[in-house]
Amino acid sequence: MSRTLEAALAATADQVTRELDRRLATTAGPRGRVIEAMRHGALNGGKRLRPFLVIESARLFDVPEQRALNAAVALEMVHCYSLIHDDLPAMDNADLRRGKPTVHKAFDDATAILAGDGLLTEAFAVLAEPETHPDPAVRIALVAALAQGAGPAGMVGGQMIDLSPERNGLDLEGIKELQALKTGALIEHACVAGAILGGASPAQHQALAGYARDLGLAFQIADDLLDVEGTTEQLGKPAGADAGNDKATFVKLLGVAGARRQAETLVAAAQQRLDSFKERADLLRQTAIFVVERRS
Ligand code: GRG
Repeated sequence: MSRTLEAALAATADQVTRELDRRLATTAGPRGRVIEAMRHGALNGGKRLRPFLVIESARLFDVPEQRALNAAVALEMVHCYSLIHDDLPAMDNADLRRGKPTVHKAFDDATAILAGDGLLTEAFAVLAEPETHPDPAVRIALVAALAQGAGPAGMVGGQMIDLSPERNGLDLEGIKELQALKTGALIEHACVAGAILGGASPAQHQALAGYARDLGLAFQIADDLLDVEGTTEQLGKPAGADAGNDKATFVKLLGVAGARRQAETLVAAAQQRLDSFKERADLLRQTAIFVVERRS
């Protein structure tokens, strides 16, 4: 990873973590338990890739920092909720996330469900704040876009396909659709949020959404490769889980070399989508490489 990208990712991660910490202030009494569980799910590490994409997309249009940060934090809250619920016994039944016990292991199932619900709900409250954008029409556009990306037409829909009996028999097109919804929709929202905040032209909006779609797919292929090539210690969650479940994945359908080639083709396509932004989009171009070269 280039030193510039590494420093920029670290700075964003730090900024987002501080903002989440500020917003999820601990409370005394029984209600405090759900806040503690939300903090456990939102403050224990994570690459903060989605917030980074919001902030860098917004930077292309010189969006004021606090507006981009609000949209970034809202998206990270939704991402963290999805991980908490995905780890539950009724879904992935995972014990480890980001190298720590999952929220239901550290607390209990009911508290983990509420912590996810709390983060999801709070995300929309953040977008509704006037500090996110002075124009209510822009705030509504952000709310609608996040609902689209996170809901049944996006991530929730992808998760439903992932849990369906048909899941293991999916062909390559089926896997692409599943992943475009389950992982891709929130990544696309990250770049679209920057475009909305920045008042992008339709062509700029399309370019950023297209970049994010290619990036999201490359990200998922890298995830499948990490599942077979990474270690549990690197990943902060059990490695080899997909192979163990006999799941249809990009690696199973394309082989390791084929999956890697596909990811590289997608990286090049993603980078090309940013041509009109010239050197202002250099960090986003580097992010596409980072996404496939990451080890966690
Ligand atoms: C419960 C509605 C609902 C949806 C869950 C995103 C998701 C859908 C499940 C996560 C399962 C998973 C491990 C998917 C692989 C790709 C992915 C989203 C990995 C986690 O995202 P990273 O790598 O995580 O950005 P960090 O910890 O860095 O934030």
